[in-house]
Amino acid sequence: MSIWFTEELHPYYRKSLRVKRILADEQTQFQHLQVVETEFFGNALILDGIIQLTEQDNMGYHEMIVHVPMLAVGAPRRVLIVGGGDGGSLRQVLRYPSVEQVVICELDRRVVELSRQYFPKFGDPWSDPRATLLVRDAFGYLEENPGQFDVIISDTTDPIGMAERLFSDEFYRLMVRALTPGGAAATQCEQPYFDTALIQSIYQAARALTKNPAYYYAQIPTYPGGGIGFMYVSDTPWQNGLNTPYPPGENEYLNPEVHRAAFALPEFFRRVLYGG
Ligand code: SPD
Repeated sequence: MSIWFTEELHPYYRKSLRVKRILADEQTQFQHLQVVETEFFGNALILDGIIQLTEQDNMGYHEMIVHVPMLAVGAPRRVLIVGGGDGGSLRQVLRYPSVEQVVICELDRRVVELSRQYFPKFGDPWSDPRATLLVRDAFGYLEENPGQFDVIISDTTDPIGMAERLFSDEFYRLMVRALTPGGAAATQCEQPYFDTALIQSIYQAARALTKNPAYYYAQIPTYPGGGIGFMYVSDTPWQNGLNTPYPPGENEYLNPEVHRAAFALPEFFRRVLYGG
């Protein structure tokens, strides 16, 4: 008998992965956390019924959310990750020799603990002395730390329940305020087909706060619609990153052609965001 995990995004849209076995299933203080071993995608982390990552296709998400702002800034020293308790973004950030400190603001300690256990392929980035885990809400932390970070990565769940605030104008205001001059942020920014109005309002907020915001996209087959987008938020143009050498270690997703192409938007969506 085969078991399928089905994520229902809307009453009219679902997607399913075939599951070999359930590795963890618990209600944490904040959410329903599951780790399952799937037939093709390896281990998958699921929060409140929504796939966060799989071993097989997480590289597109983590390389794109991390390297696009890091490369644009050039030699970032201080980095903040909002959410990101699975360690996938942290692993990419730590590839940069210029990085002196990475602060990770993750609300749910169990995400960190279970990810360390079930995603050994991330290589335990938590043991790097440059990483500081703060188990707390990012809002207050951003408020207390203006002008502190060269790069901020907002690696969050979807804008539902407790994560909804992380997609608000107020969050973007605090995030930009926490950047150093010329610093850059990238945020998990959902799916052009399903979340058009939300992304439009986030782009407008980013536009009011910075000179060169832009939306870009990566293919992730286990996310709804087969992919996800990111909002690049900075006064520094993202194109600056095209001339920066990659950090040591191997990319699996990002190359110069993908970097450029990620910012090309389908016409219906380009019009919604940029007009004309
Ligand atoms: N719709 C799924 C969006 C998941 C975004 N969070 C991914 C976390 C990976 N570090």
